[in-house]
Amino acid sequence: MKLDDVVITRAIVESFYKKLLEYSDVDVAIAGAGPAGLCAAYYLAREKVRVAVFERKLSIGGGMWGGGMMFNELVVGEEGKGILDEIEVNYKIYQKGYYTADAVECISTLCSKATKAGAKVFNLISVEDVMLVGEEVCGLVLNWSAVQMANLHVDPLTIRAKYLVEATGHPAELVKIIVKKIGPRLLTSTGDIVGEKPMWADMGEKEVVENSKEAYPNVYVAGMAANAVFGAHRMGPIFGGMLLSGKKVSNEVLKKLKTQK
Ligand code: 48F
Repeated sequence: MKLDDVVITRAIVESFYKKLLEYSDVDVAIAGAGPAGLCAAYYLAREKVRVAVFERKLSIGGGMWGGGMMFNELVVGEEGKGILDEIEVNYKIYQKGYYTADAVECISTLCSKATKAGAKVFNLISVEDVMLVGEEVCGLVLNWSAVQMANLHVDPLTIRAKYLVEATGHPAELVKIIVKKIGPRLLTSTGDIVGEKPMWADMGEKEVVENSKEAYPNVYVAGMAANAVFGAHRMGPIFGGMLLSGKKVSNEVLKKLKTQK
């Protein structure tokens, strides 16, 4: 069959805009498609929750591709191994309590699971603000990352969500915006972002799961953003905590969604 270039163009444009419109009003919007954001997206989408993930970069996966210092293997502990089993990622035992997995297999499988379960990932889009009605955060303000990079004066667009998940990693960009624009009214010990503490894998892995919770009404934090916001240690190239954090946040949000029905 003869191919028509313009039909190809129409197919892309129409299907993309249909997708964006369908996901302009969702149950959960996630900022950042690193391991924590994607894991949260998978466990939410699996329960038929409408979830959209917005990722600044062309590639999704955040810091997982590079393992530790570009050695693309990652380590998970005993609890994290349970998630690798659930998402069907291969791993090897290194010694008791330490398992290694291929970083590329892990993040590509997580992405595949999340998208096949129904989560929609929009890459090349940056979260630049939150949408507010009264004091209630109820959506994300988005722009093309290319617009930000070129420093163009172009106004953004918005999407509505019942709940937001901040999964932007170490910088906790979404919560930073909330503090800057609404004030230090977070559900943390100080009301402000407490700040990330130095590397301590044993503590950081436990803390990141504890800290994966609501940080401002309707806004949940996952992954390294959770430890930055609530003030806990980083853990470097051990990734079980990121996966467990995404799953924990998905459970918290699912509970909230159920109480709304
Ligand atoms: O950084 P990232 O992988 O965060 P994470 O899921 O995992 C942290 C680990 O990678 C590692 C670690 C593990 O022990 O310490 O650092 O918590 O993924 C965050 C994603 O969010 C995107 C960013 O490009 C990355 O892919 N991101 C950051 N800010 C924005 C954003 C933004 N404003 N809008 C959209 N995406």
